[in-house]
Amino acid sequence: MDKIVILTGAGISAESGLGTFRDKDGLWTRYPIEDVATPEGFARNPALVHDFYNQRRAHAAQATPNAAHDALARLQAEYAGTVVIVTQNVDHLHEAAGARDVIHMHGQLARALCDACDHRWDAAAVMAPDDPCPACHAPATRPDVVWFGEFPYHMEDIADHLAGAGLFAAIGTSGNVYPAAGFVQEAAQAGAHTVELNLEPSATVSDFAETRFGAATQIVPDWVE
Ligand code: BJW
Repeated sequence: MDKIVILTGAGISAESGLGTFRDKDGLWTRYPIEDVATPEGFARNPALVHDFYNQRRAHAAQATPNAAHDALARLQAEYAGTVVIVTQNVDHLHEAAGARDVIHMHGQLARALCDACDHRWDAAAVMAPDDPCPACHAPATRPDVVWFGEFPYHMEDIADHLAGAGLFAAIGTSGNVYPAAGFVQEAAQAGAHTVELNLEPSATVSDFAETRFGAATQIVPDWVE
């Protein structure tokens, strides 16, 4: 059976109280991207970057999944083995709703990464740049997230899933960040039907065969049922 590949972005977690990046009042209106989401920004001021992610980790820990996360978990349970969820989000709300094997292409707030030896471990609630790596003991702790100019995770697996997709849906993403914004074209080339579910048209809306606009908690359960 063809796969159903679902790409999610910050918009799916907006109604769980987690901010998006590029909307009015989005995170990038308050924090310069180049300061908090690039390796160069981290090298310049690691304490500022940890502060940004410590705050977001604390906020995400209080958040609960919404009706859109729940609907996708139900879809995955119903079509066991065929529904692949690829998220750009660093929160854990798909898993909290019961989704399995979620592919976190931009990493996770709950994980830490050693800049010296690439060891990964469960992040403490509050992290500091000189926290020692549990493996090599270098004081080189960073959040295990993918910044601009870094290579997103699991790209080979994602390419395989897109190549086998019969249906591709992008939910709550603005289509501004590559390579994720190019997945719709990859899926369409593989013959998949493509659907955008978003509050408003994304930058790549013209690449989709079908569109549904509205709040994720309304349109995702409607689409799944
Ligand atoms: C609702 C809603 C509701 C609101 N209901 N909807 C061309 C090809 C390939 C790469 C590039 C390229 N051109 C440029 C690049 C490089 C760059 C890039 O894309 N730059 C662009 C700015 C042009 N990409 C990269 O650097 C990536 N790496 C890469 O390409 O590697 C290859 C390479 C490496 C080195 C050298 C050369 C090549 C890495 C990108 C990493 C992105 N990282 C971030 C931070 C992650 C950690 C963190 O969370 O802090 O990822 S940035 C941020 O943007 C985050 C998100 O995952 C990502 C996408 O944002 P998203 O999810 O779309 O959120 P928003 O806010 O933009 O949109 C929200 C949407 O929801 C809106 O549409 C709303 O309408 C909607 N919404 N409420 C439904 N209730």
